[in-house]
Amino acid sequence: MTETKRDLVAEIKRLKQERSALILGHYYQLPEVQDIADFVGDSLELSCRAATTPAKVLLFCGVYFMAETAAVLSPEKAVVIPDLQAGCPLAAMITPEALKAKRSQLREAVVVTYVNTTAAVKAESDIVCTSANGPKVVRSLPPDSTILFVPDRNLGQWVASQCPGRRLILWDGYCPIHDQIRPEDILQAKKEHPEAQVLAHPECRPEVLALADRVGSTSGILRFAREGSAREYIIVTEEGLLHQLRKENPGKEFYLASPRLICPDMKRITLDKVYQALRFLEPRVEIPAPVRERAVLAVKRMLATG
Ligand code: CIZ
Repeated sequence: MTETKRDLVAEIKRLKQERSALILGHYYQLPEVQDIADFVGDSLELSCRAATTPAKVLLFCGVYFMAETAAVLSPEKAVVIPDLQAGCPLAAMITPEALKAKRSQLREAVVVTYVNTTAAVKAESDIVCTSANGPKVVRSLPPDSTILFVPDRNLGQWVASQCPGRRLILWDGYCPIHDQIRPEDILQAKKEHPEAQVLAHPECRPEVLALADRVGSTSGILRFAREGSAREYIIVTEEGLLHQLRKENPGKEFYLASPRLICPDMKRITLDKVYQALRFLEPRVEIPAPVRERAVLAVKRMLATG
């Protein structure tokens, strides 16, 4: 680390104390951002942990919908995001208006909404799910329900494959970073690392997941690597996760399945922006109370499934 960076990190730590702030870092963040975070995790883990701390300020290093989830669960805290432009193309593939219109066509459908959505979309949903608990959330619903699963069609297809007999109607959204990966990328990576196990995120296409040894969320992939007996792993999710994988498993090797697995929105958050955000406590993430009150119900219904 350069001297300038060391000074910046020291300043961030000082300001954090002064502001009584907690820094939350998503697994897809730059390594130096993950390293200054108080908690590193997936979006829901971070928001749930933050809600139970005495901190007055949550500095969310991730994309906008994640900071919104923190604001939904911690209305009494100030939520700050270092770059307002850190969006999520998947979250932008559904609006509350479009969801309402689809729902009115389907009448009886139960809306299951992936956590990668805006608070306004969550407010129009019956229940939220994550990539870790999607199958469990679907199984918690009455067996004869028609389920409208939004917005990730790949995750929806994978959840449906884990829940035989359930009827899921899928929204046509996708994460451009995961969805661009093709079976050829995995076959090439396997050729280069024949001993490695393939661990893939369910936002990947079904034909890619079919080539994986295990399919899981970010925290699932971390668990598979921690508990697995293999020494080498090909990782099919955003490259930021490799930082935690390597930290937790110094004796194991991790290879990114493709150099294209980089989310430019996640990488918008830099140490400089973290420092500025702490200094000015801006930009803030604020959710209108009527939206928050309905969004929190959908999140709490998910938490009630365990
Ligand atoms: O919700 C999250 O944190 C994301 C984007 C993925 C995951 O698998 O945890």
